[in-house]
Amino acid sequence: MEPLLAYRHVRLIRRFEERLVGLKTDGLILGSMHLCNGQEAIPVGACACLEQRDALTVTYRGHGWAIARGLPLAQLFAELQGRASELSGGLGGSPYFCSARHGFLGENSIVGAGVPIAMGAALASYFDGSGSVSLVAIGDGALNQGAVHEGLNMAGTMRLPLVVVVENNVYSELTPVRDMIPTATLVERAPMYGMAPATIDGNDVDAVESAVRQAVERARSGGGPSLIEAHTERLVGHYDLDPQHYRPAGEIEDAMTREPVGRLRSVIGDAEADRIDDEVEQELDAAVAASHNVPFPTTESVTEHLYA
Ligand SMILES: Cc1ncc(C[n+]2csc(CCOP(=O)(O)OP(=O)(O)O)c2C)c(N)n1
Repeated sequence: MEPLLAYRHVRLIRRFEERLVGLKTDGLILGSMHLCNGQEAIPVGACACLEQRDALTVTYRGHGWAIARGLPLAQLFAELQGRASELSGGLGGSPYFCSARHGFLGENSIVGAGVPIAMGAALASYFDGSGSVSLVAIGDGALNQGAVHEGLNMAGTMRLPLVVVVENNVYSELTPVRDMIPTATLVERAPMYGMAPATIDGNDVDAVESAVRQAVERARSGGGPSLIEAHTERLVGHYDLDPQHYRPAGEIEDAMTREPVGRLRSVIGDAEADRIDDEVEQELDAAVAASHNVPFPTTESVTEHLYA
């Protein structure tokens, strides 16, 4: 991806989430949030490979994916404030962004639950011959979920058009990945599922884009599913109130030398980066202001979408 564009996208996601911290302090956002601060290059590189007809399913750490998929910023801010947005009507909030119009099957707060959903979208494509690809992002911890195993096994057996991107940010909540799996890597499970493996630097937009493009082309041409292990680091806690006592001293400072925003800034230079920063702030100002015009849901609507 052209570096100025890549910088713009990762910077927009970073600043979008930093704004949320301020909105929460002002009492406009309630509840906890799982931020993708540090992981922005993965959604930016991956979404560049998707077409409108493709399906995307992600985790509760999905703000970056929603932005990279093109969901409107004002609607995202509104949803976060519990306003009746065009997304989940204010009933989902931070971990349940969803927009069928954008082929965004949604975030999901249940660890690993995105895989069977994404596998279902891939199965639909297999039967209807639409040529659409289903991409799902999961965390490293999610790879140990039973439903994930079942979804990957079925996708591999039926050679479904599924691309699984594992955002390996070292931790599953507070537990390091090395304490959770008996193998040296996550990706070495891929051949057992009949999936094509790839390991990439998830902080490098180009590396992400290149690996995902290959996987998407493979899936679209009937070559079957892929499993991509993207190495990254979160620069913040598991959720926004996490005191991070489990992290060794100096770990975040070290990770700061590899994170995507600074990395791309050094490629494009401070002058261009500052200019883009200003544009991003203006875009976010306008989106926050517009979000305040979105009404709150009514009490009458509270039981809509409930089935029992
Ligand atoms: C089925 C299920 N089990 C447990 C939890 C509690 N939980 C929330 S996040 C999380 C850790 C997931 O780690 P990982 O998949 O690596 O994703 P990350 O948070 O690092 O992005 C756990 C265990 C949950 N939400 N769903």
